[in-house]
Amino acid sequence: MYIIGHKNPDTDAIVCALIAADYFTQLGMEVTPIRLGELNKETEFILKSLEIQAPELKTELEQGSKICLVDHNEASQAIDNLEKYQIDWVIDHHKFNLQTASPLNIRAEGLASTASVLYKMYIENNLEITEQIAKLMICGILSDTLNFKSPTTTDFDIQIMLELNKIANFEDLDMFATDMFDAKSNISNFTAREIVEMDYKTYEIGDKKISIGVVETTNTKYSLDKSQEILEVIRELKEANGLYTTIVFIVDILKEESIGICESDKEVQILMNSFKDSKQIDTNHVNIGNILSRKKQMVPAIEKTIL
Ligand SMILES: [Mn+2]
Repeated sequence: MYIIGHKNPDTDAIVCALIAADYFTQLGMEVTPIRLGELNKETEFILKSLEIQAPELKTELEQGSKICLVDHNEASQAIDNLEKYQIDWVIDHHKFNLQTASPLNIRAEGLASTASVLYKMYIENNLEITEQIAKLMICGILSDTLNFKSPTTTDFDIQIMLELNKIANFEDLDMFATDMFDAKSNISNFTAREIVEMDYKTYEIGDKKISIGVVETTNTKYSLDKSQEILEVIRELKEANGLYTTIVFIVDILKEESIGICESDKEVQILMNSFKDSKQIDTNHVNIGNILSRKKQMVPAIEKTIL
């Protein structure tokens, strides 16, 4: 069985492919973790610091291969031609939009990271959590919660972080989180397309397809300076993929607020109607206030507005 995180993988998608591989191996299964795209700068920093190899990049598998989806379940975010494969497992913490041809195993919880869900699965099965696995789990949690600033954070995520650090022994977790976010923010030499696609997801909402990119950063300048080029990329993506709308949010981790880059007045209106604290900055930018989570805040509000 192949274990696969979503396209445009973030830290949780990568570390959970590695963690789930260890989990299933301990249960006696033969598994291979893979990834569908390049590592982002944060994940690169983490794997380098922990001296852990990334899952192999593989975007096509043999027809009929058994797969386990981690940190996603929607076909639009999964490996291309998903119908060619046999989905045996889904381990996730997102809203569900999945149709399958045959029965499967699903484990999903409303926790802040898929790493937190996997932690529970280890405990329930009495499996060993090594120092390396504990470190990977912590990184998944820190990344998805923005060091517990995101409203997706639950008491359980905080509690397991403390448990895990008894094994991982990070000396200063806040410092490590800061280093992670600084690494992720170091995108001065990225093209506009690389910025947009760094953390970009597509959703099917009724009969409409929309895409939402987020750029979580401690330095908004690198992306906001490229706004005009980002708008060009958004136009191309919308046209090429028949999208109803595409919005890219620059999430300021330090100020704890987000700015939406809007291609036209339609997007400005969607944001103004979706988020009560929205303030239009100029023709193409809306500050939506203290909104940090795509899954818990952005997608549900936008969905409600456009349905
Ligand atoms: Mn996640």
